[in-house]
Amino acid sequence: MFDIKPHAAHWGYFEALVKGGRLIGARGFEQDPYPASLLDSTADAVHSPVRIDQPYIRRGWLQGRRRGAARGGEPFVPVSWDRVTRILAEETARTRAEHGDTSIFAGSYGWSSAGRYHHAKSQLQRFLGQGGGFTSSVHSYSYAAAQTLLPHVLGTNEVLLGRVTDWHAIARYARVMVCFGGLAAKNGLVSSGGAGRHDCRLLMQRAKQAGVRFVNISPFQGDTEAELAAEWIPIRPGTDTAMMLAMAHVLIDSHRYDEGYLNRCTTGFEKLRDYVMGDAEDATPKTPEWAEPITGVPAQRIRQLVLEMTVNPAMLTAAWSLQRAEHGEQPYWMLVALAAMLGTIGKPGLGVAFGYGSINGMGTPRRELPAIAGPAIRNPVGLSIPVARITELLERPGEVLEFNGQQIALPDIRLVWWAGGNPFHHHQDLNRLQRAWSRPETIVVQEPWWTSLARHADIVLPATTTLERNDIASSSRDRFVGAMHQAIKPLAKARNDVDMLADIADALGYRDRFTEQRDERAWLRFMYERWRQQCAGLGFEAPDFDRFWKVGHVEVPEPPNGQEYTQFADFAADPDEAPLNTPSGKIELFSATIAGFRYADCPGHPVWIEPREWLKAPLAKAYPLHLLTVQPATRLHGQLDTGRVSAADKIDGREPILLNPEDAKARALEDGMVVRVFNARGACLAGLRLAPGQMRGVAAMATGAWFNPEVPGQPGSLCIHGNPNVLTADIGTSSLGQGPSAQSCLVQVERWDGPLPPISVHEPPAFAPPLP
Ligand SMILES: Nc1nc2c(c(=O)[nH]1)N[C@H]1C(S)=C(S)[C@@H](COP(=O)(O)OP(=O)(O)OC[C@H]3O[C@@H](n4cnc5c(=O)[nH]c(N)nc54)[C@H](O)[C@@H]3O)O[C@H]1N2
Ligand SMILES: Nc1nc2c(c(=O)[nH]1)N[C@H]1C(S)=C(S)[C@@H](COP(=O)(O)OP(=O)(O)OC[C@H]3O[C@@H](n4cnc5c(=O)[nH]c(N)nc54)[C@H](O)[C@@H]3O)O[C@H]1N2
Ligand SMILES: [Mo]
Repeated sequence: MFDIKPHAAHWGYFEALVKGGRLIGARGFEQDPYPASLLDSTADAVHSPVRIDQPYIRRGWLQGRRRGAARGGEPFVPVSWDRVTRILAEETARTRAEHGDTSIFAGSYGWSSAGRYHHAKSQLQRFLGQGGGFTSSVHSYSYAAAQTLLPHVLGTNEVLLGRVTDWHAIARYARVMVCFGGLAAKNGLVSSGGAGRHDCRLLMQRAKQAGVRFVNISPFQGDTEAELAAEWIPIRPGTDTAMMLAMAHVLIDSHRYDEGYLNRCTTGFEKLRDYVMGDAEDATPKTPEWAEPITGVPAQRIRQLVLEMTVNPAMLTAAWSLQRAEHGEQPYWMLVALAAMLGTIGKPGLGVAFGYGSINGMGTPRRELPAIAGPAIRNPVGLSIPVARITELLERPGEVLEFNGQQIALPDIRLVWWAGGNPFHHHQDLNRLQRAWSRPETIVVQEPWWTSLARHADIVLPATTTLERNDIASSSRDRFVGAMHQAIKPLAKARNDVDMLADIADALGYRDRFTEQRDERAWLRFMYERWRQQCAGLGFEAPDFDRFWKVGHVEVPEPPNGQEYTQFADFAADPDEAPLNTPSGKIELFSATIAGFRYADCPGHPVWIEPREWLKAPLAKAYPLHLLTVQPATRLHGQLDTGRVSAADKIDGREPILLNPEDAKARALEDGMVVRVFNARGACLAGLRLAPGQMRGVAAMATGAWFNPEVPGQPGSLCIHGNPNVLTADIGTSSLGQGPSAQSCLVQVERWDGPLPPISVHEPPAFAPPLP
């Protein structure tokens, strides 16, 4: 009938069903209680009509139109692998010789695929690192602001990335879990590096059954599943810090905070207290009555909730989305401060941690073991930008960027090379990016699909998908390791990223250094056996490689019953014996280091600073809706957008926009209509979906519908498909974190009576015959 091969993706482990050389389906892993619906799109994506069949070069690039070219609108000329390999070797060598190694940008941010050996970005960076180096990027779009802030405050990022206090501990000890931004179950569909079991939903249900009450503080009621029966407190987007400050005010005013804990475990409380109580420069007490008109949350509700938290043991959490906003550092710092005032950080099952509802595996009980690592990357150049400042990098060569106390001199980028990520998906203000994108001389992209990024490249290299090669899936957040067996032959002329790079390295004289003289199978065996040895040292005996490969996975057993994990427990038990990795060894509610940077947009303790775009901003007169651009339930970012699950959710082929029925009525809009969403930065079409659970004044669109400008190559053109990043603001969260601020975005919505142009981005782009 059909062949069955074990395989894995970020959206889960599965069995690939193969017939006649084609992938015909994907069946969820037998141990997975909630296999992701996204599996249904896997085969559509692999055999999609927008697979790139062979190498291509933009015609204008071949004709010498390079710096200043309007990319995205010109046809592509087919070229052979031999020719493109030679051109890339020459182009890399020439760029290095004429402009230096820093003129090559290969931060190449993105999720790539789950396999750790064929991880496209890692292989690209290894290749360019060995060739002399490149300008890179640091941190993640997911949580860049927090990644910069939290080491100053808690001395670690573990509270953000995991291993965090686990659900067993929460179920046993917490009685209320207060969730800013909810615990959106859709986000648990994925985990970077693959999810063996999707168990986040199950673990939340168990906590509920054990008696934990959930509170969802969010503009969207649907941010917790109905089965959790959470209380919903609607809040204006971007204002959580104000609510938290008011909660702190109540604690101080009623003397209900844990003074002993603050003395023992924190530093700088007095400064924060003065600010909260109105004794600081701004002379404004941050009372619940002060917070009510900002947040839209009744003062009485704020008061009751925080007083409940002094009686019922509380776990506090916030979604990662809160810090992908202007001043996104502030709600995170203030939530840590609140937990410290309650004296709970490090107490069994209590305290604070981030992202329990942001990805599968946060809080899943597991043993402390490493994930399988791919080949090591070395970059001799050592220059990195904060990841979300890509447009500025291209716009402002020679200028200086403030970042976490450093001044980064921006290099002059001549060559951009991307593999396994998609800035035309992930970056904000795509029209601005598109203008800046004209500045490099050459843009190289390795991709399996004609994504919007591939369409805006000069040199396009067709990559295989994971189904066309062997690999190993592994995630630091998962108990499983997965064998990814090759299921089908490479389609058309697609090649593995590592093989195309090895050939270019060969032309440049360093193939053996790049491959380390191992082939695919030798690498997988090497990576696996190295991991097996590390595990043995930590008391876990994994099977040998051959056995693992045959069985298809390894499961690391759960910790024995009763062994729940609480983060910061050692510290809370004895802060002198087990100090934090901060300058004071304690939780820094005031940071002298941050204060020393003298950033007006991120002073030495948590504060409320109005963002430029929120519902009470002057700009809201013109653009009265706050647009949240959330993670898609039907895709992984831009991946799988061509699949049936994503297609079934669209309205007339356009990405849905969720609006409160009253907001729709006020604009004479009806469910299912196509609308135009716009602001001064751009505009897109979307399909209207009425959502009573969406707070008034707040709209939501998922990211990931492929950017489809009506006129390709023309910045500012209407996106006819519904990519919300034509609307979002490209500003750093602050001079400290310089993270992305996608959630700070005001828009207006109106009906669209114009024609409905067909979606062209799901078809291949225009081609031109080879040049004479
Ligand atoms: N407005 C707004 N924007 C956002 C966000 C938001 O909340 N709002 N969220 C941000 C966040 S948190 C993130 S993480 C980013 C995600 O941004 P990205 O990670 O850049 O998005 P993906 O679509 O997953 O891009 C991965 C690309 O790798 C390609 N790929 C997959 N496998 C392979 C392979 O084997 N080889 C090669 N060469 N390529 C491969 C895929 O086809 C895909 O195009 O988006 C960010 N953007
Ligand atoms: N299915 C699926 N799951 C995914 C992904 C995917 O592409 N598809 N992407 C993964 C990635 S890369 C990441 S980083 C995580 C991101 O995980 P999150 O950042 O947690 O995800 P979001 O969906 O952006 O936001 C969660 C909720 O926060 C609420 N929210 C937004 N702004 C505010 C605010 O100002 N205040 C409050 N209180 N609430 C707010 C929104 O209503 C939204 O539904 O998701 C991961 N999970
Ligand atoms: Mo992310």
